[in-house]
Amino acid sequence: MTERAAVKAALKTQAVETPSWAYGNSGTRFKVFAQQGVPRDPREKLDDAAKVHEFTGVAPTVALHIPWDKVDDYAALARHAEDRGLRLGAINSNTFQDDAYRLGSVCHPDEAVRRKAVDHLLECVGIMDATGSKDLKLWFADGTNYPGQDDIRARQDRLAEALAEVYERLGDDQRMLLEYKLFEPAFYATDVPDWGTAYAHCLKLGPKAQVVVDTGHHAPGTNIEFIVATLLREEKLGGFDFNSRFYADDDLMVGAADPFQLFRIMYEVVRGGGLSGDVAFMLDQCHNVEAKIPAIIRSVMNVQEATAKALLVDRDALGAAQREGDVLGANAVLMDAFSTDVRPLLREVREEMGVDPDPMGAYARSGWAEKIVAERVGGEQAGWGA
Ligand code: PSV
Ligand code: MN
Ligand code: MN
Repeated sequence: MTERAAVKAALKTQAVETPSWAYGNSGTRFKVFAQQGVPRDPREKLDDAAKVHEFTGVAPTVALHIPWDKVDDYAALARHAEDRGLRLGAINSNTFQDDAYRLGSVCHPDEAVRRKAVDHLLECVGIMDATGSKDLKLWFADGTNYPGQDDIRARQDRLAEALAEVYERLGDDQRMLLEYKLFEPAFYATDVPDWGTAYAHCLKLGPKAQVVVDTGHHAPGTNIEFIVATLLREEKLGGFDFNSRFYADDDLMVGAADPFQLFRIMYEVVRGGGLSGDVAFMLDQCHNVEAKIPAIIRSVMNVQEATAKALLVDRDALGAAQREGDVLGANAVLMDAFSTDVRPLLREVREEMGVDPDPMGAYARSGWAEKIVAERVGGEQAGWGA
């Protein structure tokens, strides 16, 4: 295979998972701007996700969020996905929207609240059994706002105990993906604030527990690709929640704020063998002011572009320059790949996959946006949190 053919082959096998909540209305704490045609239930979210897959060819799975996507029959929901060429992806738990969780969920000082939270996580594993989902994605809003508010060390013990119980419940082909976040909603101490804490818990739990890197969950200036390289090296990188940030947990389109950072991350993924392994490439985004489906299509394309550039890095030349201590030469090899216009290559990839070479244009021409505005009238539109 020529190098170009190998790059194309790798791009054809990449899969980007889209989040059900990105199809619903979302906003800030100031205002949610409702858009017309937004899905009214999980099935309609899948209908929209099917369009993203149809026009990109690389978005075959959809992450659910429980209870936002609660249905009576999860096997039927999985069939609804299959009928549209999709599969259900990670099940995201929600232990942050109940009054009981004011002081935390699995780290709460009250045993009864911890029990409620763990029961929810176990329920999520039951849903995975029904949907065939492989990954349980855990993000905890747990933390404290004031020094002394709770015993930060005891909270780690409670967290470990909860995770261990859920870990035991996992099937052989199921994983637990633990996501960290520096701050918010807790402002003094978050119970899983960084990759080190997540890694320590996952290491103790065993091979089915891995870390999720949400690209928007770090302090400004954090070298995320270093974290990625380290976790891959330790075989503990479970996946990504991709999005962009300018300031905090902005959840903007991945690759929009800093495409160079996304390239550097994807280079470490390629370098570490993460492209062909079990790393889940998920989006975790909210589209507050822009049209949702095209924003998700654009995001998938941004991941593809960064991946293509990462695959184009001349690793032999890079290695040689590094061994020779050629600082500028090594940097130039990396920058050459980043500066390559990969859009023609991706157009070819799409044509070979039987997908329109211009996903954004194809979606706009498809009439889907007009159709959903006309048809999805009445009922309650789904939103972040419903
Ligand atoms: C909250 O920060 C958050 O954005 C996390 O990143 C989760 O992955 C997501 O919500 C869904 O629960
Ligand atoms: Mn996330
Ligand atoms: Mn987040």
